[in-house]
Amino acid sequence: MHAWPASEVPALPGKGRDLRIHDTATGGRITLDPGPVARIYVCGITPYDATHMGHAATYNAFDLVQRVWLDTKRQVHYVQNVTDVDDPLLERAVRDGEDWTELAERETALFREDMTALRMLPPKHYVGAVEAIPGIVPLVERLLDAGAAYELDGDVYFSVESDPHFGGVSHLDAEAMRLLSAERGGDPERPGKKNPLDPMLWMGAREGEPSWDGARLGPGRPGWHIECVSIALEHLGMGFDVQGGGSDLAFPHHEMGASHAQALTGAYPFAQAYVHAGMVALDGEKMSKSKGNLVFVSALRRDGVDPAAIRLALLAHHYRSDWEWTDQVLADAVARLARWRAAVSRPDGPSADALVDEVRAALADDLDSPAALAAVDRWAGQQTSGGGTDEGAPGVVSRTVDALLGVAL
Ligand code: 5CA
Ligand code: ZN
Repeated sequence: MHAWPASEVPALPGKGRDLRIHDTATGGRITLDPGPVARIYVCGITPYDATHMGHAATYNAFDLVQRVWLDTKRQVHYVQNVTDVDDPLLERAVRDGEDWTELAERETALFREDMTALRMLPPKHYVGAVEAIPGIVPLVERLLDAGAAYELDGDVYFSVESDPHFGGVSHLDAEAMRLLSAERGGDPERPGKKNPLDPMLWMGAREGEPSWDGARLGPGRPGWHIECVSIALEHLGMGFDVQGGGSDLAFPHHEMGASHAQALTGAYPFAQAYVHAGMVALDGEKMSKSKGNLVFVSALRRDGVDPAAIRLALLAHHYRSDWEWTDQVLADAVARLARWRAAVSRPDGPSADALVDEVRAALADDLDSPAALAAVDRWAGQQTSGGGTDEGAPGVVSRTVDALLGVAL
């Protein structure tokens, strides 16, 4: 499917720094060493409701990863999926008496608009689960042939024991895995499975639900993890640089995805780094479509909030922290945007030479966007107190904020 238009990324003087980032699998920071073309896969939305601030915060984190890489003069090969067929989407369509494809198309279109307004760089390949099915079926067949999958009453399961590295992404104990599996789309209680954690690769057709030709597998639809693995392997290949998503995807989604790919290819690792963004909450609870405690990007835009202010609100929090969306968070961002815009609206100002490097250093250090904002705040403060006559400095600041933070002043 098509993605959304890219906003231009201005080139900055000099060259950016290499990204050090927290990797869930090793539990520490690693310096990524991508080739001239950095490869990143970020898990996309399940389009049954509009983009909320939690989604926006997660995509903001991975947009920063791309911007840091672009600043090191690399190209970025970015892939994102859309889980346009899955239980929660089908359930919502039934609840609302709506055709599930129409629901998915409408919410995906709205997501594109939100991402465009927020100046998130688009993926090069934006792929829906439905369009990925012809690539998924042969992968499931290969896993069956390799003895890494088995059939159970018309469904096909992946055997977690087939990957010696299973557990190496999230490092959870068995009980924690079992609980999270039950909470996040798994079925650990189903009788007949070899291991309660084994996830579904192919779900045999269910009465009243959509299904596709699965060749040897029979009619059905794909499991969740194999969807992302198929898309990532097709467009990026094994060993790509970053697998990204919110922290709720570390287990089971990214753990299972890594094992599927490792069992399929015999190679290791699936991704060089597994990067997870913290959860955004509202009224003390994780914002989630299933709970309905949501603040939508599109609703704020409709209320006339400048998307640049929304973006500054996201950037004010470190991507790995869990944080709470409040009216004050937005009010602070609106005020900061006004201060910055006033500061760059003059033709001259304090030197911006140090600022470019401060923002670069902050982002290269595990995407420390609050430190990057603080550096721009300091420059804007000097500007307000009349400290400088460097011609063109405001332009350099604007371009830095645009290129590295995705905020148009
Ligand atoms: N389609 C799958 C991934 S393949 C999925 O998780 N879709 S989603 O719509 O539920 O979430 C999309 C992305 O937003 C995921 O990376 C998820 O981790 C992230 N996300 C969801 N809720 C929040 C939240 N409250 N805070 C931060 N990130 C969130
Ligand atoms: Zn995914």
